Amino acid sequence: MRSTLRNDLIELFSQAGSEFISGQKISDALGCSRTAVWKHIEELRKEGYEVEAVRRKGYRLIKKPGKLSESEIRFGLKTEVMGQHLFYHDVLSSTQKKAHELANDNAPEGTLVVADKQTAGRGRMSRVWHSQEGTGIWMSLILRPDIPLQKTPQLTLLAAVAVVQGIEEATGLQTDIKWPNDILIHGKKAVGILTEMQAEEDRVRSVIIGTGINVNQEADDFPEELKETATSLSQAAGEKIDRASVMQHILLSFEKRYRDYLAHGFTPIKLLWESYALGIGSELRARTLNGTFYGKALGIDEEGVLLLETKEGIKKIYSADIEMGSL
Ligand code: BTX
Repeated sequence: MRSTLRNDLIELFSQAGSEFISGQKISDALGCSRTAVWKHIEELRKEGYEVEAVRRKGYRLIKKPGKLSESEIRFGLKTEVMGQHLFYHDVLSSTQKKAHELANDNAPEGTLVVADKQTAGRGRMSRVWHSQEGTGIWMSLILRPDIPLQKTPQLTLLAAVAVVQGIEEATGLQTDIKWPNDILIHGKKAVGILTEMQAEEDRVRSVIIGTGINVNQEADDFPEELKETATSLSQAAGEKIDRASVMQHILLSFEKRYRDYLAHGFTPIKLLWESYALGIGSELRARTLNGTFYGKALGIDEEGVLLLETKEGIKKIYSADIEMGSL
């Protein structure tokens, strides 16, 4: 983690909005000399922050950098827990891998690992997640819920709700959820969520929620095999999107939903999830490790399991790839 003084400085600017803050006030708040304040501001400028300095008025923040950085993620993050322990890396093989290591080292709930680029981003069942540099949000969040093992899939659904809400709050874009972990825009995949856990006997030690969001990719940025199926938020919005802002809104939404969940159980999340889900009430094909099943999706049960009405009766689908439309 980087200098906490610099993070406090960013927090001060964040609270001041467009107002100036005097050098004296900053040095009092941070408990350092005015020369040290000036040095920290120079550091922020190197990271791409535009800070205006006016005699007798002090400093004010004009613009945050477009590039992702730890400071940029912290600036304006309104959560109490989620993302407050932040590990930012320009490059990682996979944020999931790093998060597992941190979880083993007792990282607290809310610890977030973010990378600007992943060289071995992963999806479910050892699939590859394409994680190009400078374009997406590749992040893993560590949770330590006191819930039985079989309830952890509910957290994937909770995360999907938080992502849909966070994206809408940050950008105004409406997205759909495809059970259990895809978020689509006009039928194309913009987000994938991978939930993994560490367990001891029947106790959850940690749950790690990995979220990959295509934010600023152009159509040509995707490899050939994804061109027909993948999209990004900026393609849908028709403009570049601030990745840090999307991340902050998602983390805040996640924190609220997660608190609801721990206090009131899965029902409030289930209702929200169903309101964003595609394909409920329609025919679909579920490819599972135990075979492929066709039927009408009735919804999800209290455990977050998909209920499929097949010719042989109602089938519970725990994990599958879902195909909809012309079957
Ligand atoms: P999934 O198994 O549901 O989806 C993986 C499939 O999605 C791939 O086989 C490919 O067809 C397609 N795909 C790969 N990359 C992309 C992309 N960028 N956009 C759209 N479609 C794609 C979904 O798994 C879970 C993905 C989680 C990714 C996050 S990123 C942060 C964290 N770290 C990490 O290594 N994984 C997670």
